[in-house]
Amino acid sequence: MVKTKLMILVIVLAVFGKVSSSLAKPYSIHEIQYTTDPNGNSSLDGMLIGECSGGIVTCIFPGTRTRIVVQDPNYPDGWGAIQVKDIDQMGYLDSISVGDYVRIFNVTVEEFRGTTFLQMIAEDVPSVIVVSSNNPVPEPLVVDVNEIAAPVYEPGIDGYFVADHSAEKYEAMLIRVENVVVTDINLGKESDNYVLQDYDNPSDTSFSCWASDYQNIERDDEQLYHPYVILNQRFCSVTGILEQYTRSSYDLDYYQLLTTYTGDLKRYTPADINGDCMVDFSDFAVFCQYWLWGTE
Ligand SMILES: [Ca+2]
Ligand SMILES: [Ca+2]
Ligand SMILES: [Ca+2]
Repeated sequence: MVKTKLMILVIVLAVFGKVSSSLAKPYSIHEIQYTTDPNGNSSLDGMLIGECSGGIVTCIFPGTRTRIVVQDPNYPDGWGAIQVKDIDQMGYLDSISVGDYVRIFNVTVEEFRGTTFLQMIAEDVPSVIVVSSNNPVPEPLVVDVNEIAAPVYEPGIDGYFVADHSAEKYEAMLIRVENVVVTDINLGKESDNYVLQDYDNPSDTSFSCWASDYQNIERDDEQLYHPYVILNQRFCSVTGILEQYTRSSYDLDYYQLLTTYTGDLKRYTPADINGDCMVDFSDFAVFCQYWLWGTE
């Protein structure tokens, strides 16, 4: 009798467990990324997520372990994007395209070298389901360079560390900085980081950030940088995905803006006469003024 009752209890618990997990509310990317931890780590680190409500694929990082970057358009101001990685190289992400709206199932939250990942571990039977395609990619969020500030060099230990992790809310999001100039190169773990300094604050290093072209599909594989990236090059804007890289064994902790194609690097052009980063009739008007009267 006791055995039968126990059996029934086990069945009831099993069924109830199933029902409650299938009814569980999906986690938003915001719920996974948002944290008050001063180190920026997700409070869900290590947790298996049954369903993430997902967002729009903004970028695909090819490589031995394909990664996609997913941004939830409901959270444009922060904590709105995350990287998803096919860590067991099962081809889960092979048919995913930029602009797909995706939902994500059975993935594990993992803090890996500073970046929050949704890891697709084969034994958990993970999946990414495309809800709709050809959605517009969210507009890049324009921030001041000091909001994603470059790390500070500590000569005592020959390392680079961010002063704080206030940039964490922008991790994996599409970010744009404007009116910057390349002031240093050959920095970071792979010596592929460069400094973008605010053009209007040339001597204040807190008004600078680090960028890298290692995920730029239009960079020559033999080169560390996109050909536009040279010392003293001034850009109207630089757009990319923000990624953190932390490795205590290398004495490094920094955020880097990852450009993904040539269009992310907008240079000033001579045709932009009034220097507002657009070539339009207002430039033509300036031109005509000089042409007619030869002076301002
Ligand atoms: Ca992080
Ligand atoms: Ca994070
Ligand atoms: Ca212009």
